[in-house]
Amino acid sequence: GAFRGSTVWLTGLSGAGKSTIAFALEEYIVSKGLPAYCLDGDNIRCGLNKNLGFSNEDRVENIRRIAEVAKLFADAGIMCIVAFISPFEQDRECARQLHESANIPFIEVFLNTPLSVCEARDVKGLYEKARKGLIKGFTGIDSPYQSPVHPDVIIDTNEISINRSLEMIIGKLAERSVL
Ligand code: GGZ
Repeated sequence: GAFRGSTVWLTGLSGAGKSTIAFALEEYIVSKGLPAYCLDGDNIRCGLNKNLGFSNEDRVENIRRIAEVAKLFADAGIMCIVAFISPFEQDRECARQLHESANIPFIEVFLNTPLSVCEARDVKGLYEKARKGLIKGFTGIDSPYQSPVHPDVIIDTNEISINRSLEMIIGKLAERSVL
């Protein structure tokens, strides 16, 4: 079908697979000759949001700015793929409202990978540090993660392959007429 700018908002714990899915989706869209761009910690927390940490207040501001930037990308006709923990339901709902009030499609994808699996992966060793108290306020350990109330797609990356996850997201994008 026709392509239009949109925001695909991935949410889930550290190690849930957000970046992996985000970059796989970006690669798929770009391979079709269509514009897509990922926002993640590397390009946002190191730049625009480098004055923000991981207090609740800073996470709220982190997500607020990301939502505004994503909306601009989507409004410019790009598929903006957002990969942050975004632990608070209210902030994700604000991001959705911001988009929907401007008539820009917003697709929330919940990577429902269990904490036990994320912790077993512990790619960067951060969960171990959090368990030892070396990192305070780590999401899932001593800082909350609020599961989405009405996500558009739910994926448990422990049970579902990356390719199948992509198919699920792409299917939803087609259903929403953005792809
Ligand atoms: C959670 C933290 C923390 C704390 C550093 N809590 O696996 P990662 O390393 O690459 O993903 C995590 C990333 C989370 O940043 P976000 O901007 O996505 O978080 S939020 O949406 O809540 O603002 C992790 C690392 O930063 N990290 N300290 N205390 N994750």
